[in-house]
Amino acid sequence: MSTLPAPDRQPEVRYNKIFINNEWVDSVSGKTFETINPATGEVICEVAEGDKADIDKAVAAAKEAFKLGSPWRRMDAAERGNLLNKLADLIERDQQYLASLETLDNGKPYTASFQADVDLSIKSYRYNAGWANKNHGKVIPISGDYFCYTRHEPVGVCGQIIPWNFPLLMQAWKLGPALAMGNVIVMKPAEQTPLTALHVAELTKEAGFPDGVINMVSGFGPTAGAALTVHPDVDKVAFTGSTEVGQLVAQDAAKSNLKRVTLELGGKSPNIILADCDIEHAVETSHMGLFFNMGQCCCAGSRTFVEDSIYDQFVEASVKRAKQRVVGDPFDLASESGPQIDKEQLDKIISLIQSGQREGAKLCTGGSQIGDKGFFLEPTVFSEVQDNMQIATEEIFGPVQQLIRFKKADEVIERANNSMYGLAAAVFTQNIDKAVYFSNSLRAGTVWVNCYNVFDAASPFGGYKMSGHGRENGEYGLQNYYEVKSVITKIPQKNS
Ligand code: TXE
Repeated sequence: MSTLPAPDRQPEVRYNKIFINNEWVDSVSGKTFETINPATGEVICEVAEGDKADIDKAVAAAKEAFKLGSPWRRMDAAERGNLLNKLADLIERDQQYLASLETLDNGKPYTASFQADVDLSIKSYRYNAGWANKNHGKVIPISGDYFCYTRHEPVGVCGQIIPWNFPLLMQAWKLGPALAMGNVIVMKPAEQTPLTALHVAELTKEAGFPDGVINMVSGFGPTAGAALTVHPDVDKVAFTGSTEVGQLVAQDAAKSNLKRVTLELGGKSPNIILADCDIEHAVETSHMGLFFNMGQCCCAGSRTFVEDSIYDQFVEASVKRAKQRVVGDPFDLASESGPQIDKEQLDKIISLIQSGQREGAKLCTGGSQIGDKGFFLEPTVFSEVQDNMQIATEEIFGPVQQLIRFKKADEVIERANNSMYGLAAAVFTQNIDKAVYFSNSLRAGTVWVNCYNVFDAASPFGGYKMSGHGRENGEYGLQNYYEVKSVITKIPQKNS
């Protein structure tokens, strides 16, 4: 990772239009929308607002780029990898600018934008670049005088809809594997955070991706997003966002053309603290596992189950740590947290905090908005939380930690699994037998043992149950982006 350069507090916005066929265009309707700086509540700039007509244009461009004989279809797989590596180089060249722009548009601390979001995005593109010419079919010894092999072919036009909590990284997780496998793309960034996605679109052009391979249409979910999910010429949709919208996406896909669907949705991840753990480490890691990114992580450890004998000690230390958390100007290198993404999320979180108080959980610290400028919220900790409380069942997506007491190991596994979600989980213990038993028993796509929020481009991520379909990252993540074709050829004589 590069050393941290000083941020640019007022990064110039260079791209705010729609990107189709490697060109910047206005929306067909001519409409625009505002993108807001969550740290101040002020408008950063206007962005072209795409709608069905723009999605239609983008899909048509992508379809053209995917035609047999097109530059993209004729390109060597190794060259696709080279282009992805070139894109990673360009992101690295612009990393200080991109991290600054991400902080301006999203509100996350610049240190995180630079050291986590941009850094992991670069690594993700490089990882997938390597796969471009390494994911291949097999020759299969079928019976009879036949020659049988499989080809891994691109799925085709991929609609990709991404959220606002990790704009650059979610873009990387979607573009990287899709491009490595030879697909063409129409992406819709989140309306709250379009700016970095648009800059990366320009970088894909600079890297040399052919016209129409990558198209970027900003706009709102029910208009631009839904136009993608119902489009008959879209072969696959990849969505990251709320479980409610994920269900709509799956319905739209089924009703239109049965397009392939992958979903990365919400969570209510259990984080289990056993009495034999290293408590200091568990307190700090659980704090980070919840408060990182202002709690706006689908995998946030938002149900922290703590064994009875260390419960009071754990609560005391967690409250102390939350009180110390530095919340403030996201461009200040000392800030650990910035604002929530927007007023709507802030209000939703505050109303969930109020429900916790109403239902009898103990508010140990926090609970209120900080100041009246921007969308800052105090780090909040609840103790004496019961499993059936709204704060213990619903995704809060904010800086609100729930500390829940448990007595027995088997009981806590059942309680941890008693959720409609299954995205991530964690266990803290120094006992290897318990670590293995818990990690095998928890119904979640990722289990962290004595750690939290460890991400790597090579390690798959995704959900059980209503947390989603499919996995992103790693070799498994590629499976979403290719079709398997069996080719069987009659031959005169087969020999072993
Ligand atoms: O999500 P939406 P929102 C959760 C979190 C949060 C809640 C609401 O609990 O509080 O969702 O956030 C696009 N057809 N997560 O409202 O609406 C939308 O434009 C097609 C978890 O921001 O799901 C955006 O690009 N697309 C999460 C994307 O979907 C539609 C990350 C996500 O927005 C659409 C974000 C439609 N009908 C929120 N409606 C995670 N899993 O990390 C909206 N969109």
